[in-house]
Amino acid sequence: MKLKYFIMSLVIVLLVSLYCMAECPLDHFIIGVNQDGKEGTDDDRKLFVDCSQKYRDSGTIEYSNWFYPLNQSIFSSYPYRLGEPGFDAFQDFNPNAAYTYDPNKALIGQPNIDYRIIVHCLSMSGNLRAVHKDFPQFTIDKSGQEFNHSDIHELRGDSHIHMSYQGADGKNLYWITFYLYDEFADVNNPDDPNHYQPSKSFSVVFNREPLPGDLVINEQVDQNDLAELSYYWLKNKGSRSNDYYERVDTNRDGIVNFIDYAIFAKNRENIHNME
Ligand SMILES: [Ca+2]
Ligand SMILES: [Ca+2]
Ligand SMILES: [Ca+2]
Repeated sequence: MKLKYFIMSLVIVLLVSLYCMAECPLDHFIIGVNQDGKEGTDDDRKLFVDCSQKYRDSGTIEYSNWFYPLNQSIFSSYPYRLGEPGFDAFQDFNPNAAYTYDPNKALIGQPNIDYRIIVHCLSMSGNLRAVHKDFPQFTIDKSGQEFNHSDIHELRGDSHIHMSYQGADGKNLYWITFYLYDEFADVNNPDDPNHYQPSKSFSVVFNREPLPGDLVINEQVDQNDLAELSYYWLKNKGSRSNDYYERVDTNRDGIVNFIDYAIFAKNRENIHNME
């Protein structure tokens, strides 16, 4: 009898462990702070998103494309759709959730009480919208709109949210660019030690890749893109986790240097010649 209970207990523990280890199959941006994972560097209080899962489900095999193809749906408005990437956050309490467990990058304290992370839409293409279909529902369809990730996190006791991206067709380039900020941070005191600094912007693109060199995505290669290239100049840790410095490392060799500048300059010239 004892053996029977022992085996049953073992099975239950095993099933619970497997459940805890199960990761969401959909892609997510993972919200965090202290991107380099080390204390005492410039990014210790700076927000970021980990992009390791960005474009994972972009084709028949993982990471087939550097964009998400939108799929045709049964809906007549915005008939092309995709239910990822969502948002999640690094955490320091569940080592089994491997994608999100990183105590060095987790935000400290209670969401909406100690910090309030706002996801702000900096720019987006027309004919696209980003919809949170679960409660509390909201739609982002214009630049300048935003949502309070910490509010949903607090409400559900879970930082894991899904988004639906909906476009008018499956051919044209669609994009949405976000950045994160902590609404509790004092804008007049960027070094406020108790709150977080805004993230750099990050984008997700659909249907096709933007032109190399179109870094601040707007289908133009211009001064704003040059400023973006300058910001990351000579940085040498480009990887999937930062989407190769948001595509500034154009040839994805890990380094932002003259090769990337040459590609940028060529496309800038081509666009000027077409004008
Ligand atoms: Ca750091
Ligand atoms: Ca641009
Ligand atoms: Ca490069």
